[in-house]
Amino acid sequence: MQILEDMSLALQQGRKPKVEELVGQALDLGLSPKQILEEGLLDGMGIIGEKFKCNEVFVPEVLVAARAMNAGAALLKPYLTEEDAVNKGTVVLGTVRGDLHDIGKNLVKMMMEGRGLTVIDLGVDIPAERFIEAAIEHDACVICCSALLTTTMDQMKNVVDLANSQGVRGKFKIMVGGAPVTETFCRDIGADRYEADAASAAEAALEFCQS
Ligand code: B1M
Repeated sequence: MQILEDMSLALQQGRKPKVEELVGQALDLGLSPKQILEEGLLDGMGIIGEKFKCNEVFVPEVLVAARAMNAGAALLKPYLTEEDAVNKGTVVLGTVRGDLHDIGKNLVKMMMEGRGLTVIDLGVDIPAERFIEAAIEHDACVICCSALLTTTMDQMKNVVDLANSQGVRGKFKIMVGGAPVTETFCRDIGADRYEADAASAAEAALEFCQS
């Protein structure tokens, strides 16, 4: 669809106001938030990712695209949130230590809030200690760790190990995700659940909080 193609292109060009304008127009046209997210915003981010990999674009271009992505996604947030949602449980979420990628994490947050969960978003570059402290402080049922780098995904094991060594492993579930993370990795480090995308992560967290 032309408007979604234009949105993808504007995102790749890092044109934040244009992306915001097109998201607004797409909503006015009655397109679903899911379609706008997947076929407009995530499509553009995917193309930028491929170009980044091939050295066709560099960090500054990716950063402005990321800013446009986050701005567009923020406009979709109210439409992805259940009306009058009651708190169905608390999740502590963050990107692990050494890792600054937050677009996927922000989508996970949005989807979780959309399912009525309260999300304590710790941000990026979060050490294992902080995840555990926050989970205890907020009486969370789930800790959710995101990592985008093969060099940082091992930090997730530190979260699991620390919970074990502090004797608090039974107090909450630990979920992991992000592009390099797999089901096998999740099992190997002793985490409770791997999910590949934000919507499935929200579904799984809700299940944990309600069980
Ligand atoms: Co970075 N980067 N980056 N980067 N970056 C990748 C990840 C990379 C694959 C690009 C590449 O070379 N092909 C590569 C990693 C290679 C590797 O480790 N094997 C890479 C690299 C190398 C780097 C730097 C080292 C580059 C450098 O400086 N030389 C550097 C590292 C900085 C650091 O973190 N310390 C770096 C920097 C950056 C920017 C700052 C420029 C920017 C981040 C901006 C930001 O996030 N605010 C950036 C970006 C944008 C990317 C790419 C292009 C896009 C990532 C993204 O946002 N995708 C990425 C290439 C790519 O992925 N194709 C790349 C969209 C997002 C929606 O997907 O985050 O996967 P994702 O989230 C998904 C799922 O994974 C899942 O839900 C989301 C969708 O539903 N999910 C979860 C995510 N977290 C979850 C948690 C869960 C469950 C599901 O918990 C249960």
